Amino acid sequence: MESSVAVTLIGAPTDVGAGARGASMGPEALRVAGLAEALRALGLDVIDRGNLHGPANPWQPAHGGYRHLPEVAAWNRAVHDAVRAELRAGRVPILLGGDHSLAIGSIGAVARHCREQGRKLRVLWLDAHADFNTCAITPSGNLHGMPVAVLCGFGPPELVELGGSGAALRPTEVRQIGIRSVDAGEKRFVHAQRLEVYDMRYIDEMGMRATMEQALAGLDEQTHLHVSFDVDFLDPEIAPGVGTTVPGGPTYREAQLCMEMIADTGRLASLDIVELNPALDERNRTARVAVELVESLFGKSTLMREHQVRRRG
Ligand code: 6HN
Ligand code: MN
Ligand code: MN
Ligand code: MN
Repeated sequence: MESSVAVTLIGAPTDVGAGARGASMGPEALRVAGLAEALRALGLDVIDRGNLHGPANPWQPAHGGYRHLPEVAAWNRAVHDAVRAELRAGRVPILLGGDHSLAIGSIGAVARHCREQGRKLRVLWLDAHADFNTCAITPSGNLHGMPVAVLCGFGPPELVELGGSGAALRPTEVRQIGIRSVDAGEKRFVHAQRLEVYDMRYIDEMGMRATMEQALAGLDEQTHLHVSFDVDFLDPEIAPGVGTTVPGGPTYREAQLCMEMIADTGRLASLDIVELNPALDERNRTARVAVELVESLFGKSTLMREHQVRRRG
């Protein structure tokens, strides 16, 4: 008997890192869309720990290039500690955001855990945006546009050193998929740091299957796979409920294939679901799409594998 996969839902209801209000309602919208029930139906052991607590959104302009830095740091400390506790208990943490700045705490905890366990780490960043800004190049000061840079060591010490000394991630541990909106200075920095980016042009030309084969290449038994799923990764036609829509994203079928191919690796060990904004959604349909995709990410498929016609070698 294989023991069932154990997952823990952790809500972080805040939008302190975002440029629009409303992502703070994301955790509840995912619950209302049936996330826990859907994962239980797949045979997973699911615990919902409810929501973390943190400061309110003060809605202030940027200071020193950052909006709400103390509040973002406080929320991320809470996320870091909660994610770390679940990893130590041998469970798969699922962070329900909240805006994407929360990936600093979540991936910070994951990276620290991997170092301690001597495991390799691969982060798949599913997003319309590269989230690789710094205070010097950000057009907005919004910290949800900076988490990848912070995790790679470029940012304020209270965020960079959140999970211990030094940078949490090396750029070579990250694969970005679905990217189609990168700011001018951010673009130069992505190149300078040699981030591996599978942008929409690449997906258009190569297709989602070849893209995912590349992004998942080199995983082994020792690899912890973390997926950071920014819901604005999806085309706004299927996912209007996000603060920063960018046209030309993956279709429903492309996104499903992306998730299914990740599930097939059997290496998924932690997940963020972020940037869902119920205030901008239509009758919670974006939340329902997100739940359907997460079901695939945890192995839901139309037929049993042995009943699928195998067309590929
Ligand atoms: N997200 N690049 C823009 C900025 O303000 O830095 C948008 C960032 C969006 C971030 O969606 O997680
Ligand atoms: Mn993002
Ligand atoms: Mn985004
Ligand atoms: Mn950006």
